[in-house]
Amino acid sequence: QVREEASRPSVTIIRKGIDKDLAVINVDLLEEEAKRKLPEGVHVFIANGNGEQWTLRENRRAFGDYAFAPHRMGGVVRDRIDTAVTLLGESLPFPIFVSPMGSHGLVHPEGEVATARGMGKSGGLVAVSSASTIPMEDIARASDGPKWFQMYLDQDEGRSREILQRARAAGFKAIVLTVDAIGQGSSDQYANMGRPRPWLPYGNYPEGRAPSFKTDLSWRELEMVRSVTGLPVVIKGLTRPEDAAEAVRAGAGAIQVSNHGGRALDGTPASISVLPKIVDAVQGAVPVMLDSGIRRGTDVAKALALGASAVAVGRPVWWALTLGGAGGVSGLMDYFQRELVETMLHLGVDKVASLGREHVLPLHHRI
Ligand code: FMN
Repeated sequence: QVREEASRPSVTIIRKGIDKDLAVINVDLLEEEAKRKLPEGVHVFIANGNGEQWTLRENRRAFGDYAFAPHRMGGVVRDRIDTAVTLLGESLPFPIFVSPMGSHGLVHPEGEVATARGMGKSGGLVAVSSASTIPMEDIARASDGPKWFQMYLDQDEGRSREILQRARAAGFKAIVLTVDAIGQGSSDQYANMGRPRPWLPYGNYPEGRAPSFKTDLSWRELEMVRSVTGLPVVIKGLTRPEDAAEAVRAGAGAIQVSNHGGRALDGTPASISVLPKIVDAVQGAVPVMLDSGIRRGTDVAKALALGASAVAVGRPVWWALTLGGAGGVSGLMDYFQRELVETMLHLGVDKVASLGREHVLPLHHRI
């Protein structure tokens, strides 16, 4: 027992400084440590995927379809590597943001306020879920940093409009319209992914009741969201190039390629597998972002090299939040940014815009 304890790489997280940023070594170790702290049902709810969890596994495996082509002797100076990007008018210190996720109160008493504070500290972008534990206005006040609001449309359009107007008034700078969470996806969803009890109330809705999800979505809804808020609309949850082209024609401000981290329809391809074709279909008309399976700075670099303007991170944020609240989230961002810088150094580029397809080699690419 003692020996096991000693051999486990348990000093994965070292608290440093008075602001208690977590020093993150990698996300697997972070999850291992968070898992020990969380009730089993909460860990299962966050970590698992839908159906046979093929998409969940594929989201990691598919990064291995691409190898790097490091460019040597380019004379890049580490200290001059700049990871900054501009995304829908926001200046960001790094092209990595927090993907919208509901119910952060499950793992930290401050819920989304901690997440927003952590991101405020690192200067990065946070997308706040409409299914948050804390009301959006309180989250918005928690940081001056860039914030987007994610929307699940209600069957009752009047209720959706109210939420959207509140998001605009609270100062969110874009609406992320999630279009892939329209049903269970598999009959064993709750067996696989569970649902911690007691479930937390939804902070944005009267009596904390969940919205009644609208499933018959069409491009008309994009126009509704745009006209109600006057904000750019990011369509989240596309994996098909034709849908991406259609989104551009329908007035989307950006596209977030996503399979909901394997939590929606199992069998949907990995985001990284479909990214190149989506980038080609969009032809630079709007930024293309990607989420699902990002665990390392090298994953970030591969997505950027294949044409993503930025990437969003899901589950790693939960583990960071569990272990360190706001300082966990800022420590996680520090980890991703540090690894991205190291990867750029090896690839011989000193700015994000210089990353291109020449930096990755497709290996056994199947799609
Ligand atoms: N996506 C949304 O658009 N809205 C949500 O409220 C939402 N809630 C989520 C809750 C959990 C526990 C998890 C794990 C994901 C959720 N997502 C939601 C999906 C994430 O935004 C993102 O697409 C996915 O987690 C990315 O994959 P990754 O976890 O492999 O990084």
